Amino acid sequence: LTSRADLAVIEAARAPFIGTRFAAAPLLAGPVAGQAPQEVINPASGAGIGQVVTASAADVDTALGQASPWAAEAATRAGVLNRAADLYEENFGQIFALLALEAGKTLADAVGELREAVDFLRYYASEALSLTAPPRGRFTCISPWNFPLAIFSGQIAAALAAGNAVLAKPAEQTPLIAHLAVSLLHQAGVPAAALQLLPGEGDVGAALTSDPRVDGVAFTGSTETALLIRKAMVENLAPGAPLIAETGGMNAMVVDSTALPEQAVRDILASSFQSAGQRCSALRCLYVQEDIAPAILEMLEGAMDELVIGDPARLVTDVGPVIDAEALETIRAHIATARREGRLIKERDVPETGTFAQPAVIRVSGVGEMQREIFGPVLHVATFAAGQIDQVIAGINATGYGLTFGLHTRIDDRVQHFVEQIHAGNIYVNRNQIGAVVGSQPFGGEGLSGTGPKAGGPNYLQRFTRAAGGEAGSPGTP
Ligand code: TXE
Repeated sequence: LTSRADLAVIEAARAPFIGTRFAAAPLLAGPVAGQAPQEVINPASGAGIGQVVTASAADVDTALGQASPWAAEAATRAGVLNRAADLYEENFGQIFALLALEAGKTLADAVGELREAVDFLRYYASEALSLTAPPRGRFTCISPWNFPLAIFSGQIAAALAAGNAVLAKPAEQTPLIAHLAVSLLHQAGVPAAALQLLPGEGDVGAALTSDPRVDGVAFTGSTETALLIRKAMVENLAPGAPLIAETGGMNAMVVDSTALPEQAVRDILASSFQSAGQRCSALRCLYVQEDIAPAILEMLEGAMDELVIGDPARLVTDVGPVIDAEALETIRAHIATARREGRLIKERDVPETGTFAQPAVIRVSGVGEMQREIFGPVLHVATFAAGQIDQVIAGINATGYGLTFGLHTRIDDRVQHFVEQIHAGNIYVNRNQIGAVVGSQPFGGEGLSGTGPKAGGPNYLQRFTRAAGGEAGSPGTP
């Protein structure tokens, strides 16, 4: 937000969509069978905000039968994707409303998400102009709820830019925003047979990744699901069908005693608690040098007391809800275990209605002690002594994940050392460790965090074509 006028414009544009009922259903190039409608829930209030008709097995079959690659020339496809980007921007009021109501996004997060979605559309449109290889054919795109517009649109835009027919399966928690996005893409001129929407749960995703008519899969979500998809693809799809997967992380940050404490604490707060910690890039485990640990923790706990937790539609809110009751249960159980074991350093109170997880800090010996990615506003803290830097690096690399890594230091050689040694797709020095910039700072992980290439970067579109090298590593090692 840059001025009070902007805010007034945003509020006026969102207002007509607050309190209205939304609807989503499969968007197919043939007749829709569908299943009984289900209520879509606002995680901040627990109230229903609309209904979704999910795709049936017959719908998956229809979609695969009707799917037809986008025969238009690259320049035409690029023009349509740019037009879709314009439509996304024009419909910002409805998009911001839905991101708050369906996904619990604060306005700041929603603004960033729309920006990223638009950047993906425009970037892949321009990259498509230099593609020479033909499309793969039918591409299944499966997306998560944590970036229901940006990740969803990015996958689709990449597959469409390369000329594929897309079968889009959004996360079960966020069908409404997906329905709006696909409607805008159709309105911009993407043919119905080149882009079909199949809302539903994991079974719809499973059907769309185990049918031999599918030629490739783009997936973002949990590492466990990525492994299931890889297995289904190996067993059922033609050899060489690519899996482009972006999965979870066990992201660490190191703060040494030369760091600027105020800056480090500000960046720790943003990295751990923004989006209620529901970013794959979010900071999970902080390593702080022992001589400054008490000062950093005291400042961090004080700052946590000031976080505004609540309705994401309010401008002052820092931390909104987590996505659903199941996510909340997992996070609460994790905090309860830490409390029982005497490792809970700090926890905040949260509103009782809605699925709000308490921002918390838990003491650990290192990231290896965490059994799994906790996808919420929970920071784990370990300390290290001056001579233990290489032990810290070994511990972080031993998780097998490699998504983001943050470093706060004023020692040049140390930056160099970490950059050379840490296995992570994205490394952030003296800043927060969330966020990426389509085109100039592409995002993606190593090892258990994803297959590469990085989304929003060079060579990404190649994997959606039959270019030589487009099959490298397929179906990938998420
Ligand atoms: O993910 P799933 P969930 C992590 C995070 C989170 C955990 C579980 O740790 O707590 O995953 O979240 C579809 N075949 N991340 O349950 O199940 C599913 O319908 C094909 C990190 O939401 O992986 C949805 O559309 N598809 C992450 C998508 O996969 C299947 C973001 C993701 O859901 C399927 C989200 C199957 N067998 C979760 N089963 C990140 N990297 O940002 C489910 N799906």
